[in-house]
Amino acid sequence: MAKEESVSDLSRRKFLGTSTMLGLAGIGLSTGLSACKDGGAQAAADSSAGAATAPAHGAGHNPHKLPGQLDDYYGLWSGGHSGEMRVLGLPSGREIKRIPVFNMDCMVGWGITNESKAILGTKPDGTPKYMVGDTHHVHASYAKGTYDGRYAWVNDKINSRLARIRLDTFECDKITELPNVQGFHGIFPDKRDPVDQNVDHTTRVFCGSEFHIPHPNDGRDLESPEKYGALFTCVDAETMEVRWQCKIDGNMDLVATSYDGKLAASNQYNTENGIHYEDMMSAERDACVFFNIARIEQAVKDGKFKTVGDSKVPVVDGTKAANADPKTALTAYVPVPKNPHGVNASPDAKYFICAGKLSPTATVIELEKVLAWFDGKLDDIKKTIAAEVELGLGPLHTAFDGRGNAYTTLFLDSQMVKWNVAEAIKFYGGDKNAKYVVDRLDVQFQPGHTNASMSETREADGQWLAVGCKFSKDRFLPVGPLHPENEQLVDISGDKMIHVADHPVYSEPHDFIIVKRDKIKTRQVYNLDDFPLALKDPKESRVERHGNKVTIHLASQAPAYSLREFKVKKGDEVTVILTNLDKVEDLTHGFAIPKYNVNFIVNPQETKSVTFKADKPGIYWCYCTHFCHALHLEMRSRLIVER
Ligand code: RUQ
Ligand code: CUA
Ligand code: CA
Repeated sequence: MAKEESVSDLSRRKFLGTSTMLGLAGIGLSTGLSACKDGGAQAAADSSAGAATAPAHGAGHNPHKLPGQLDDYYGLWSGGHSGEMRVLGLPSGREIKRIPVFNMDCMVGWGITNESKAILGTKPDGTPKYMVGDTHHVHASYAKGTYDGRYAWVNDKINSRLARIRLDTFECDKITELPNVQGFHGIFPDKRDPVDQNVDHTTRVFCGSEFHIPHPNDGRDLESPEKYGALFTCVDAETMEVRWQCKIDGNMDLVATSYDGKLAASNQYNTENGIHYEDMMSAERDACVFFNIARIEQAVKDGKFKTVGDSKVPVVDGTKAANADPKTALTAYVPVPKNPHGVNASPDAKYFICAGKLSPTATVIELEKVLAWFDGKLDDIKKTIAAEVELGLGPLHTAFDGRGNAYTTLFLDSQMVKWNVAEAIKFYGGDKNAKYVVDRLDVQFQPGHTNASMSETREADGQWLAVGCKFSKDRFLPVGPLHPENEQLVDISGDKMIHVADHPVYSEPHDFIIVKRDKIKTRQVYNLDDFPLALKDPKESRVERHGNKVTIHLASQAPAYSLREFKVKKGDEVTVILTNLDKVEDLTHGFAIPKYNVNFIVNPQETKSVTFKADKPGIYWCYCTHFCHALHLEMRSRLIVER
């Protein structure tokens, strides 16, 4: 698309009315096919001219890696309502790992082993408390304004849980369920301690919730939506305990944090507190709400909080009415156009960018001015807005290249727009010659999230941009009614964006971060000392009985288990504790028991356990499911259940 056309063309479509937006939203959200007719019309034409005009790799950096060549970045991807997280190598786009988080996974035994169940949480009968999850946003821990490779976090929107992934093992080690909220959507770790400014690394994770519910949600106030509320939640990054919550007016969506640790922000699309979408679209402006973290923590210390129902978590009052005086306010509400989506902090630490979604604009909010407002030095909160400029239809999320440019997804236009923040501020300030739109690129199709390499750190390096397209339509071989989504890779190292690759992805990733590979140091084997149940020596293998509880202490060493057979009686509650005594990196064994729903793996120097009721007499060949050795097929043991 010619870039000259863009700005004037936009003016014609300036601030579409609610009904038009509704139509567009309908087009956007109903079917993939019609979705592509709007923004994607030219794009579709482009793509059918197609493969031939597809960007030659010579035109951008080659994303391909030769066999055996490692990638330059880790891509940490959410998996949407698959409930998992994924790890891609970039720029190649090769999928390296899937990390089960809120889902069951019989490859590793997530949701099957006692250890994973303890993390997931169980019902009194020992089954997982929840079976479903919906991961949207992945963010990683910071030190000195950049990733420190300790942790990543991901949210579960369905059951309002926050999960932590250790980045030395790429495994989930803790899950916390947030009380008193529904529709937990945006997350962001703080980038340094908001209270003790000497602590220059992540200490807390902030969580926004989209849906209003009664407090407590125990059957009261069912038909009184005006009594529903939404809470912003702070979770301790180390203990993963919920520290406090803050009640606000309106709802929350995405979350971003400032580089000085002092502020967290969330875009609000439902300041109307509407129940139906028409109500949620009725106001001309919604808001971006800012949380003054140090003040909130002081209020908690001073005992200025309530609790909700059975929850012990302190809840402070961040509503407008309670925070009219800026000098004591816990929250600040910056008005932004209609139903914004996405808020992102620029790597120069100066601005928050809130995208318009139903307005074709992005709003640039200046961090220093927000702090000035909290200090009582700014008479009008609207003065925190450094720019509000038109970008195109359906702006959602923004990434940065570290050279002053922002890249925003335009969902309805099926486009990426590259724009210069400083020029946008000039333009908004009255300099109509300022050309802030630098480039436009059609994408296939309807992008939601985007992110650039190291974008949300002080080390944004402006190399690669990934675009999470919600529809792939005709880009891949058809596989029935459900199409994959299309993660597109764009070279942003030059002035123009160059689209270099498409990758089909299984539904449905939302957000992702792209982390330089040297930020992450993984371990090669586990440490038996970390497992209290570990069997240190195969000679200790044994069957222990206490009443009808039987414990099998078992080891694996390729190509055999340490017990050739183990006998139990019908009705016994059996726990198998399996330690993998192999020490070689990647020498993983599996353990499956037919008819008993048991299957899991143990990595080198790791211990895991399962518990089941031996309710079916007979012979059950426990076998190794993970290819480990030339005699892998022979790696078996007999479970004998006597009647
Ligand atoms: S959302 S398409 Cu779940 Cu991050 Cu914006
Ligand atoms: Cu052990 Cu396969
Ligand atoms: Ca609204």
